[in-house]
Amino acid sequence: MKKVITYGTFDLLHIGHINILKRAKEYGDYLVVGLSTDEFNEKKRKNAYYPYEQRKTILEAIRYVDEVIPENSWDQKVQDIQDNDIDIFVMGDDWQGKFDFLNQHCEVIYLPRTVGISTTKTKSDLMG
Ligand code: C2G
Repeated sequence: MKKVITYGTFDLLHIGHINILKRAKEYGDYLVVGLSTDEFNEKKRKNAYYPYEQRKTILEAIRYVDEVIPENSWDQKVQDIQDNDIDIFVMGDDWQGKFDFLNQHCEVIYLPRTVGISTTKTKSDLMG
């Protein structure tokens, strides 16, 4: 079984999130998502609208997602890859190059982001 992992906040779920999850899953048979906890979002200076438990439940309802684990820090990826027998790490290309060090542990793939949509844009559009 080929296992894939990706990470993110996945707040106010939108088509960009679905696209990356769908494409990540296409690289294997099992997709693990490292979901940023509310505490880690503070470190990322991201203020998620929905709390972790709701974002987790939402992700678990997506057909491409097989498992959701908490992302508590920047430094857990190697351990996650080892603990979960991950073969492929996938991220949007806004992170291009940032996780190349994981190449020693698994394949690293950056996929093009879905243009024109982001949670930040959604929030500002709604604010008028
Ligand atoms: N994404 C995308 N297209 C968009 C918006 C987001 O492909 N229009 C992708 C991002 O590239 C990322 C994933 O969706 O791979 C999740 O995006 P965020 O929830 O914004 O995650 P981020 O804050 O980038 O957290 O340790 C890694 C971090 O947790 C990543």
